[in-house]
Amino acid sequence: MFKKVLIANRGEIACRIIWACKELGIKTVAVHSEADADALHVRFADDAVCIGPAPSAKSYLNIPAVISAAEIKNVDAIHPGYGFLSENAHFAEVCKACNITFIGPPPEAIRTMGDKAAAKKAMKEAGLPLLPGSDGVVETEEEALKIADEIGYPVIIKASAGGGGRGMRIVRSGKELVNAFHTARHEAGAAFADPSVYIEKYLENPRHIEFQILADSHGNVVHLGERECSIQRRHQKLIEEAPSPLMTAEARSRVGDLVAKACKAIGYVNAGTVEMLFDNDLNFYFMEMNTRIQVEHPVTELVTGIDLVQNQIRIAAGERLPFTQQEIELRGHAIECRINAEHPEKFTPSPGLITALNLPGGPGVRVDTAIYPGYTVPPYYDSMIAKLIVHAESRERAIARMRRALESMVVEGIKTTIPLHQRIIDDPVFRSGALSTHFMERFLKRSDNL
Ligand code: MV4
Repeated sequence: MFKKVLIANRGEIACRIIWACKELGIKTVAVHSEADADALHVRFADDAVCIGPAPSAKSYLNIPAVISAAEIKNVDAIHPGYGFLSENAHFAEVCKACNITFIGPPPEAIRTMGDKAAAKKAMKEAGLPLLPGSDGVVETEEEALKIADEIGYPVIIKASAGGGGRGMRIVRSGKELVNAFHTARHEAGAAFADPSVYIEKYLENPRHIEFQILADSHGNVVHLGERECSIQRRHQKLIEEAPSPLMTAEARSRVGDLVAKACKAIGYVNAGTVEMLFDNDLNFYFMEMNTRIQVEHPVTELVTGIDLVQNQIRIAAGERLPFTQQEIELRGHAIECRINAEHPEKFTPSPGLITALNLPGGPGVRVDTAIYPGYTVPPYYDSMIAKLIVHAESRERAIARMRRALESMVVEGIKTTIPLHQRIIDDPVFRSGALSTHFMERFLKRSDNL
């Protein structure tokens, strides 16, 4: 096992990784920007290195600075968390070249999955179903028209280098297509330095459901069930839950086994998430694979009792998975609310000094956060300040638990999205479990009318 790990991240996920390291008896090294000298992950780590000024491009994304810190502190491995360098294949390669273990998948897997058109090809060959669409990248408007005509409108044009909803365009008719195709290519070129786009049939009312997998370096792959992530706004998830209210035990086992088999076929190693769209008849289609630990991983941890971050570290150290698929059992229901430092109606950032804080606790309540009373939320980074996660025997009881946990969560001095979550938790459509990716726009319209 590793003796010392560097955490190339900040905020709650850096603290989460430190918790896992401590339980495994591993020393930790934090890195931080000049703006994060007072951050909690710096205090909790055994050692810390300042790697640059506040902007992430000069600190948390600065590969030479992160690698230098790792070399100076003589660490065995780097955990990248999510965001920042976590899905940077080049960074994973640099780690390898420096004899530092990257706690994540092999660079080739990151690279393939980072190219969304290539990811679809790989997963199709590995046995996952796709929506009708182009076979890879579409180069010309003639080709685009031909494919759209074949699969029928509406279609969606997506940037190969995009992902997570960035660089998408819905096209409802042939007369919009040529324009949309060129605009999409132009925007992709500007945003991602790669104009490649592909085309798919557009699903009107899908659910975003993702399967968690763990794969060791000895060829063992398991799935840990699914998360329902349909409650999002502008492609930022707000609430996630496990299991999905849509899923049956039969469908979970069938789809989960297919996903695990596909990940084994592509030689995937470490934790990964296979994102799918589902319709209400349980038809499903592969969308993207995320090659990192995800923000919403705690809901899977609570229903499986499996520590995903510890398993990432053990896998990276060459250990075998400590359980088989048969030994993984789901228990109860978990829900996560992402609490942001934002105005709860305008969604504008609200950084600043936290003057008072009460975090909820009690049975079945988990809070992943790096804030504390007297902490100043800096304006430079993501606005998520806490994840409130609950676990109970049923979805209904988990909702009741979330309701009371939100009630006793107090963050003074800044605005937060706690009141928004309270309204969603009390919403009859949310309670019914009839979710889709259009939930939030419809919810906001409904509550506007009140
Ligand atoms: C789609 C889709 C419908 N049809 N693809 C968004 C995140 C990215 N991983 C995939 N996404 C979608 N892909 C097809 N073929 C719907 C979404 C989608 C979405 C689209 C428009 C507005 C909000 C959305 C929220 C979640 C998913």
